[in-house]
Order: sequence, then structure tokens, then C-alpha cells
Amino acid sequence: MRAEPQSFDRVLSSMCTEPHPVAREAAVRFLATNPGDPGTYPQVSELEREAVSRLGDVAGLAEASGYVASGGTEANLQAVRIARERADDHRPNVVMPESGHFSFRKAATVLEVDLRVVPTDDDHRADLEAVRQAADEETALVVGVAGSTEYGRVDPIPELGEVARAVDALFHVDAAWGGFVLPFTDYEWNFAHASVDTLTIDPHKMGQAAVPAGGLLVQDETLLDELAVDTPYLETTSQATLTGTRSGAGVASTVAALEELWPGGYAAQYERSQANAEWLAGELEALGYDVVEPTLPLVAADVSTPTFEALREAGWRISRTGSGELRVVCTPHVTRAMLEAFLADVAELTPQ
Ligand code: 0PR
Repeated sequence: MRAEPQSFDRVLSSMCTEPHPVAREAAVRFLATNPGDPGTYPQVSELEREAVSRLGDVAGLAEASGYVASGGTEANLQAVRIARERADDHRPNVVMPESGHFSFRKAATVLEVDLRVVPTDDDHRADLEAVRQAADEETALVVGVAGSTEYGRVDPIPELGEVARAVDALFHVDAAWGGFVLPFTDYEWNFAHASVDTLTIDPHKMGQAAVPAGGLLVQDETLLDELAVDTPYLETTSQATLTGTRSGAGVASTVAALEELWPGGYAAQYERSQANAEWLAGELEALGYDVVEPTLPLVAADVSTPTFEALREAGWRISRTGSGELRVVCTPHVTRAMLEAFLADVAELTPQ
């Protein structure tokens, strides 16, 4: 097999990044283990407990429960599933701001719940009043986003938690992308700041672990019981994950990355990424583009379709928001030198 994987040199669109060397090494070492079968693979199972506990440190949860999922999609789907199992209604609803990730749409289809998508405000954050109006006694789950996919925005998490409580629904925070940068900001986003029941935090995004490594954390371990099914022919008696067999690579690389980087390494990376995002935003603005202020390390700018396409032609891996803005995610592999080269190409394509 001679094919080579994509290099990260021109990747500005991805929420994932090059794994940290220690995370890569751990992933390779544990590739052939299966945390789905703890009776047979006890070492990786022990590592998963450690991963969850360390993710709890990041997300402000002292007694953490949860597991390392395949990614944010699985973690979000499982959060909806927990809420669905707890609801009495035949077909409960889930209230989510329009900034919520499309994984919730998959979850709603699979689990047959109604997804009530409510508008965001002028700053792309959940409109609290709209969430309040959409939530009712049939609401099983309210979703808040802490680091949105398109604009890196953080919803008013404590207030959304109160809305969920008022209708006796569970409250889920999707910090799949934001979870490893938010600890270094002033945002109130996690278990420490609000009545959060479940939370997604993905090591394989800003956590610098290898794919596949998502994180589902639950505030109370009994919430996981909603997911558990009996496993008659395994040594262990039940399984809460959605997947059965799964590689231990994600689990091991999560522990390795956290051991190496939490908190100092992630803090330094956040500073670099945020400074890069602010620099790029300033330069794009100076070229005359409308830029959405990067409150987290993600820049969106109103670049025309021909310019966008010419940049892609030039080899840049870039993506667009739902409303067509260019979107650059300042992940750890995105260096200032890369952004300088990118900006030079943008400048060349910009009419004087
Ligand atoms: N929640 C949020 C807030 C996300 O941004 C994403 C993924 C998910 C959940 C789902 O996570 P998984 O993809 O791990 O299941 N957001 C990116 C997106 O949809 C995923 C992505 C990653 C896209 C790498 C491109 C890419 O190269 O845009």
C-alpha cells in the first residue's frame, strides 16, 4: 500500500489536528486492544477509567463518570438517548439552538425524538427567550453549545441549565471542540458553573489525541444506567457504549495527551491559537472583509465564492459556514507561518 495520508500543511478547515507525538505513540501501542471487552483487555479498561477521570478534571467534575466514545457524534447521540430513556413521553422533544451540530439531527432521527431548533441571537449564541418558549413538559433535553462548529460561540450555559430544570428536562453541553480551550477563558461552560447533566468533550479535536477519541461525561453515574445493556457472553455484565468492539487507540492516546498537556501545554496552545485567530481576523479586516470576531480560535469571514474557490484551487483546505462565510479553525497544527502564506494568497485574490 503506497498511499500517503493528507499532510496538515494546508489544512485550515479541520476541527481535528495532528496528534501530539506522545498521543500518537500511545495510540499505536494500544491499537489492537478493545475496551469494549474489559474482561479480556483489562489494561485498556483501566486506562479508560483514568481518561474519564482526567476529562472530569478538564470539565470541572470531581467524581467523573462516562466513557471514551468514537467522537462527538456518538457522545451527543448517547446524551439524547439518556434523556429519551428517562422521559415518560412516547415522543419527547429536544430543544437546541440552530448553532447545534448536525449530529443532533442524526440522533433525533435514530431515536425518534422531535428536534426543536430555535434561533440564535445576533452574536450566534442561543437566544434564551426562544429556548424558554420552545421548552415544555414534553422536553427531555435542552442542548447548549460551548464552542460552536461554525463560529466558536459559547451559549449562556448557566441560564440554559435553569431553563432545563424549570421543565424537568436534562441539560447537555456540547463542548466537543471547545472543551480543551474553554478552561483558559472566563466562560462559564461546564459542570463547575451550571447544573449540567451530560457533556461532550472530544480529545481528538483540540485535545490533540488521535482519532477516534470522543468524550461523554455524566454528572451522576446512574445516568449511564440508561444506556446499559446486558452482555451475557462477556466477562463483564453490561455495556453502556454505542459501539461494541472499539479500538483502544483513542483511549490510550487520550490519557497520554492529558498526562502530557493538562493544564500547562493546553493553556500555552490556547494562547497561540487564540493569538493566531485574532491576527488573521485583523489582517482580513484590513483587506476589507467582514469578519466575525473570534471569541475562540475560529475565524469566519465574508469571502466571495470565486475567492473561496481560488483558494481551494491553490490547495488550501478551507470550509464554509451555512451562510457561506469562509471558516478557518486555528487548531494546534495551524501555525502563524501557515496563516501568513494563506493571507498572502487571499491578498493576491483581493481586488484593490
Ligand atoms: N459537536 C461539535 C460542536 C462539533 O463541532 C462536532 C464536529 C461534533 C459535535 C461531532 O464530532 P465528530 O465529528 O467527532 O463526531 N465538528 C466538525 C464539523 O462537522 C467535524 C470535523 C472534523 C469536520 C474534521 C471536518 C474535519 O476535517 O465540521
